[in-house]
Amino acid sequence: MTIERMSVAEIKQSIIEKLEGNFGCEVSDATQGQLYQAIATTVREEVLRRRTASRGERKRQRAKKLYYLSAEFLVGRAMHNNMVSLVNEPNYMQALSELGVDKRLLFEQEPEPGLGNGGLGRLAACFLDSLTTLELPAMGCTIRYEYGLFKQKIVDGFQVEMPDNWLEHGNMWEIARPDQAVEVRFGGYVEEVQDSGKMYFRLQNYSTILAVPYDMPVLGYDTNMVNMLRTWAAKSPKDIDMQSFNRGQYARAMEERELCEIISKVLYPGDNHYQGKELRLKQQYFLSSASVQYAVRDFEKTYGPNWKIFPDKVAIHVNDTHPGMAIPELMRVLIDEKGLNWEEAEDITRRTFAYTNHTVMAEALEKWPEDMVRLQIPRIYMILQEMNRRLCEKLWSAYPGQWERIGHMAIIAYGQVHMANLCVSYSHTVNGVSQIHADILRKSTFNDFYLMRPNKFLGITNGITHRRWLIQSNPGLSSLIDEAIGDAWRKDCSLLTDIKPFANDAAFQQKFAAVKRANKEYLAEILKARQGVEINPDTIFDVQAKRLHEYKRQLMNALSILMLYNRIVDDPSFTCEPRTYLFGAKAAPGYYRAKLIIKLINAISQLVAKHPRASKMIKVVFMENYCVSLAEALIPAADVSEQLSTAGKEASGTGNMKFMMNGAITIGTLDGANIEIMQAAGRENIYIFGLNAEEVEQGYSTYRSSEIYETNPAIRRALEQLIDGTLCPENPRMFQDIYHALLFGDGGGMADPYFVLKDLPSYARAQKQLGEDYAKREQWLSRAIMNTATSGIFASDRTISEYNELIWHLPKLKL
Ligand code: 26W
Repeated sequence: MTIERMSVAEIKQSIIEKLEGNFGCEVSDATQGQLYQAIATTVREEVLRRRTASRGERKRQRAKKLYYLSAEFLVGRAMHNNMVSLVNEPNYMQALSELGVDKRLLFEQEPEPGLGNGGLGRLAACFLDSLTTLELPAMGCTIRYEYGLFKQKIVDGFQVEMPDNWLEHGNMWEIARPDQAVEVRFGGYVEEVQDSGKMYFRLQNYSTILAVPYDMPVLGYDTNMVNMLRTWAAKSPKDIDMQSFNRGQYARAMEERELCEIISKVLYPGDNHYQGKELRLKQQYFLSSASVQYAVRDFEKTYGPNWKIFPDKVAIHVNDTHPGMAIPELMRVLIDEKGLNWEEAEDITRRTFAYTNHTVMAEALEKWPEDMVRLQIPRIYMILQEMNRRLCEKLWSAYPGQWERIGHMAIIAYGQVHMANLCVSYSHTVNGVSQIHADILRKSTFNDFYLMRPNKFLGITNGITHRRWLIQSNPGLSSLIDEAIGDAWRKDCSLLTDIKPFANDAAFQQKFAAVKRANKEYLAEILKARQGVEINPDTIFDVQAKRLHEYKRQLMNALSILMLYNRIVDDPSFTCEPRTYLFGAKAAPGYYRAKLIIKLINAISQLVAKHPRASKMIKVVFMENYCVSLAEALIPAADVSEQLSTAGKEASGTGNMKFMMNGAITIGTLDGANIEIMQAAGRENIYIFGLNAEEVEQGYSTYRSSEIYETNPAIRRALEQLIDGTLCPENPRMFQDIYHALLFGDGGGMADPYFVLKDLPSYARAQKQLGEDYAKREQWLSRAIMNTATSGIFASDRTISEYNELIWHLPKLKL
């Protein structure tokens, strides 16, 4: 069915020819960069042969197509992943070995596209992988940020941000499509034109920016299907302003070009904290407009101006509110360019769009100043006003006289455009990303909308692609699973349950432990090479890796380590299972407290390292520059997965799923997908601690962190150490801000709003239990295996099947 895979001999031949033809060299004298080029080109050819074979099928079958719009796609490196998807990894590995190529050095040659911050972006990437594997026609749409998320360095314990110029040496995995460029218009004013009794709107005096697509092919596992990730680059329509140029105003001519192209220059590094930045609004409209214009154009090519069937042939998904301007943009195109009336356009638009919410943190909900929207996208602003007028009319009949409620639900209110209200009211479906998250959306965030249209709201639990996160990143465990139950799980991840009977099988346990051990050694090698630290694979690898946020509570982990350190120092006879605490986290550059928490973790690391006895039992490592490729080495090596968010705050989490699949045991709160992990794995195979979401809700009015400070000496002592010079002798005041936030609150807010001190005792107890349980080897291994065995429902293939059944209704292509 699928195209012939390249044999070992063919792969070797191709690599040798490419080295000769492109660089005039042989394997033995090629640089790592040349080897990468030659090998990546070979893989790319195999990828594009599949693209050619399936090309045009969607149009021939007149199949519905999904546009998945997302400001972020955190795809990670492509070459190794493509070898896996081609189901030809063994041949490539064999060929590379025979040619004497160092695989790690080779893979590290590939720049990692850092086109995302964290969970939302990585989810989008996993979704594309599953969509393609399930042979569903789809296109991901995003911005081709010239600079991805900053690279993190740790200097003297502090985070330092460095630019990520990932395109500097070109991108092997993209295909430029200047033939499909579209124009996006900003600024100007709207003119009303009467023509034979009809009113039209025309944008005047606007400036045009060209959106040029670059497509990255996305393979499915063991299929000829190839979907595209379309990344839009902003280009000036006139290469340079010739008039200024001819007048000798070179600098000015170049300046104008720069001003256009700045739109796709850099990814905003904020995650869960919205700021009303004009350039960000322009990015969002740029992505929305380019993608919608392309979707409309592509539809019209196949079906003609048959707009009534548009929603039967096109689904548009907005990944959080960032691409939400796609909604009024489709209205604009249908009304202004295609001549439909408002009612027709509105009906089509509503049946086309669906929206996923990814956070309930109030500070993450996007609201744009009305004036900014009016100035930057005046026609869209007019459409938003009309949408808002009609929405408020309906709300008025549902909730007569309830002005406050209506203001809360309006698209435009109190001088702001409220993106979530736009997306909820103009989508046919709204979903949360775990069951508890969906419940919170229904009961709280969007309750007023939910009461009017309860069926609109769904909960579809996130998932991860087991191709990248198990098959590619943990080959040892993957072959062990093959050995035990055959390899059908590679296509159907739910079959992982077949390894349940092996959980108590001594021989299987031994092999499972050996794989984990090897993965720990590999991680140790990587960390040694990356930042010169040594870690001991004979210790527990306890990992918290995710963006740095107060609600994720890296601080609670850090304080608990400090308390453990104090016990060791106080009691010469104290012993515990040796542990390595590994942290990976980037903080938004403007998030002062998050950056201070990074410094605190590094200060604790140093404190522990200086103590002769403590340093034998614990080691704290802050891993620089946590990113997809580091995660690929880290997650398979973890024994313990830290999922500590304040209950009710983490919409789902997806790292938690990756760790579980790789046999780490979770210690976590009843939050997000942790709840479903507990249900799948069994209560005995996870460590749950702390308040639940309801208790947190109630706690807002009653909780006093100072009471814990006063009654718990161990906590009190750790807090005092933040300000007494223990941690930072050269500046005892270093961590004052953290101390203050925990005990007094800031900006008039409550003290310790994330319940760090409240949950700390229960967390410390769970940690102690975990340490003791780790020593009971067979039992621990059996529970770790049970985690892998029950992780199948967290495959993104399952998630995408649910989206498709409940929201998109795409046909599987016949290939
Ligand atoms: C405007 C600033 C901004 C940027 C990004 C606000 C909000 C975001 C994202 C929605 C934050 C995010 O990544 N949310 C995460 O989404 C994951 C995928 O659904 C979930 O697993 C995480 O729990 C959630 O924090």
